[in-house]
Amino acid sequence: MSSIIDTVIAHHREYFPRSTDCALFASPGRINIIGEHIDYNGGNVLPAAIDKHIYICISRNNDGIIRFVSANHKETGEVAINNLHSPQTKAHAAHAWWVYPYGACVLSNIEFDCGLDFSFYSTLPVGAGMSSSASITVGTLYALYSLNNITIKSKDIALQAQKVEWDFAGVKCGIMDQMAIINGKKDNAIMLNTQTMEFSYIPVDTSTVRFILVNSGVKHSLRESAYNDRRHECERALLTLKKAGFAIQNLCDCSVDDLIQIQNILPQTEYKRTYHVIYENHRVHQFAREIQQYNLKKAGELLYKSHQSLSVYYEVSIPLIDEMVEWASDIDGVYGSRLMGGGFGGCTISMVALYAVEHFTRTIAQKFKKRENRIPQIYECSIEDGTRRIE
Ligand code: GAF
Repeated sequence: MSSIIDTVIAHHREYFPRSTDCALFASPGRINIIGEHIDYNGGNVLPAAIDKHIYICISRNNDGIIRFVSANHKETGEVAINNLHSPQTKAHAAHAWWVYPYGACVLSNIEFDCGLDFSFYSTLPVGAGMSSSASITVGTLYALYSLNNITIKSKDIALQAQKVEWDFAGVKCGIMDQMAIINGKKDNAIMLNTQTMEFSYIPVDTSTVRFILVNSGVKHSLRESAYNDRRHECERALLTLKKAGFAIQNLCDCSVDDLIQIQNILPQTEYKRTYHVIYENHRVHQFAREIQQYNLKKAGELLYKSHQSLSVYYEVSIPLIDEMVEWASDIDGVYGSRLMGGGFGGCTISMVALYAVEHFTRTIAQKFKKRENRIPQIYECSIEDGTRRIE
């Protein structure tokens, strides 16, 4: 840990040589084991915070300016405190990487009495579906409250971070990523009810099973993807079902048995989305039961089913990812595999027996190289604590 701390502080000093004291925070990325595209439909999801982080270093300045620099982006951002809330500043930030920490500064509603220099250093890949945007936003909010000695519930940080995505980046995301990142706990997945925001921890035995991400390298950007379209399709389906007499608040209030009736009510596209949503929610509960009883094989089968549904019914997969899941299913020691996150690229997540990790990694890399003529990034993830101050 100390070497990464030294690196991050050195990076901060390089940009801000006048800085004296700096506070350092680590905000993780997340995996989602199962429960995809149901966190905006009132479903249950099972994410976990991981060992890839965005490090946030902050020092005060006397210039009345908030600055954002990143080791991963050339462009830097700066905003005078007096202009923080101006529509022009918001419009200027809208397409920059620093829109997230900027949005966090605005929505925190903190009255800044001096300028701040922020530097970010990431070991979390951007655009791979591991929630780098939620990580930087949650991390910035957490840091701001911590530095100003403000006590705030983790749920409220998550909701504010979600609002940054909605209002500043234009992505109508759910609440899963933010809740996973702020509430992460070592060696535990989070069983989150996205309707009530209540959650419980489910231990994951990492001495027998590992979660491995393989990055398709196809840029996943929620801002440019059809993510918002899928959300609208679900909203339309919900409205139609309510009009037809269903006493529901969310699509996930429907049960698998309701689908027979639903098929006669919804147009085909809305029906397909609803079919995925209802079954995926059902699978999350099944998965949680199986994993807690160490039925890894049965749990893994649910991951394959989830993928099938994301590909056929929710239509958020791409041919390369479908193939990656198929390759995984042929490898001995792989319990399950599926597309993870918003879709249209990004990573697959595979649940692999500890003894098979090396074989899995080698085999997938070979098959990927043959198809794509490049080596994929592969990440073996451990499950870690959520956003925290480290110095
Ligand atoms: C993205 C979103 F940000 C989440 O809220 C969630 O909807 C996910 O895609 C799909 O499950 O990560």
